Amino acid sequence: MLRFLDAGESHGRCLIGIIEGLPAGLSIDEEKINFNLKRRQGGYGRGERMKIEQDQVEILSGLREGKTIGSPLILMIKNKDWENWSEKEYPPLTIPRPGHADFAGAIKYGFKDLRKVLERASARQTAMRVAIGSVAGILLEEFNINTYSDVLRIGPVKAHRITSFNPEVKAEINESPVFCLDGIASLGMCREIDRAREKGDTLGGIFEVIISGVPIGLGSYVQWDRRLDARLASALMSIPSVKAVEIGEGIEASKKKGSAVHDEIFVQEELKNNSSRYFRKSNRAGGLEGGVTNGEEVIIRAYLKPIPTLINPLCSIDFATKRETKATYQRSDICVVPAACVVGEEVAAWEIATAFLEKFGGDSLVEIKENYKNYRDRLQEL
Ligand code: EPS
Repeated sequence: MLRFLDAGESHGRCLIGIIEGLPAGLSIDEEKINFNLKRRQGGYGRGERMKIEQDQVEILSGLREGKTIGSPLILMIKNKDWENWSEKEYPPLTIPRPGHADFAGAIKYGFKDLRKVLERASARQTAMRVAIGSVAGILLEEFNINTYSDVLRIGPVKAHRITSFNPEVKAEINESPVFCLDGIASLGMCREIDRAREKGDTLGGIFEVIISGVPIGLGSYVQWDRRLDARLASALMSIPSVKAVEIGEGIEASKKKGSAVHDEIFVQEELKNNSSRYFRKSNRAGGLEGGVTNGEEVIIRAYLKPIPTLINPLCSIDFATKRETKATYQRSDICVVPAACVVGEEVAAWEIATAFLEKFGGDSLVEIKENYKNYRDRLQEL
């Protein structure tokens, strides 16, 4: 079983992740992880903190000669800002930001200082989620399963969606300051972020994750918690600021008739090797039917609220005085949708890899490749 735990506070010494259940023999290139960490730190609209951090992963266990040995992999990312914080004494923070974990967290755990909440509730945690998901992505690449993510909307600015994803497109996404494939919309999004900054406000938006090369049969309908759509939605929803998740055309589908929604099934005879292939002309289901992958691209969208730390703060209360006041402001991002899109891609990779190992798992990569090949050979007969 593939699983992970992570730990660490935003201004603590470091972030730690422990991955268990990886097969032996998987080459782990730290640079692939660092590349995604760098992407997560980028995106127009990030704040001052990202000028301090230069996230790099260190792998502390589980590897010999660059390959996994079946034992737990420990990942570490240092917090550079820790040095700035460890020396200082800070007065307690007692005014919660509406929309943040501050309020409920302080009451739940009985804290007088909100820092004890926000240190762990911080989106800093997503750096480790990206590192962990990148390891899953490395495993998926062995089976030609590729992940993509791009931004579809920031505030009111909407992008034209492209429908064909390949490695060249991936490079193009990274060239956009907001990880958006529509150049004109990218400019509009940056302008909108500037406007929000000037007004002391923040912006949310939508990103999507696409996973190609996923075989038919990951996940299952036989038990609620094995439905892969549910697991993907849960993973995406665990990213700070995500308030809604959509699989395929889920939201539009709710307005239409069944005949206009479901992806009809066709068969193509392949004369060359005397076989046949099933296919669809549309993918409104987003690659998942009954909680099981159907061989089409998996498509997920996540909707983010604007982050709750506002330069022009909203009304709140002071736990210390029990009076109404304005929330406090220290420093923050204006828009995290591009960064969250990288996080979304990696947490989705993790869920797909988990389901993949449940179906084809073995103790070594060689064994899993054999299992996968047998399954694919058998599919030819169905
Ligand atoms: C965050 C506040 C900011 C963000 C942080 C999340 O950090 P700081 O409190 O140090 O100014 O930049 O995000 C990250 C550190 C990160 O790596 O994404 C918050 O309050 O949630």
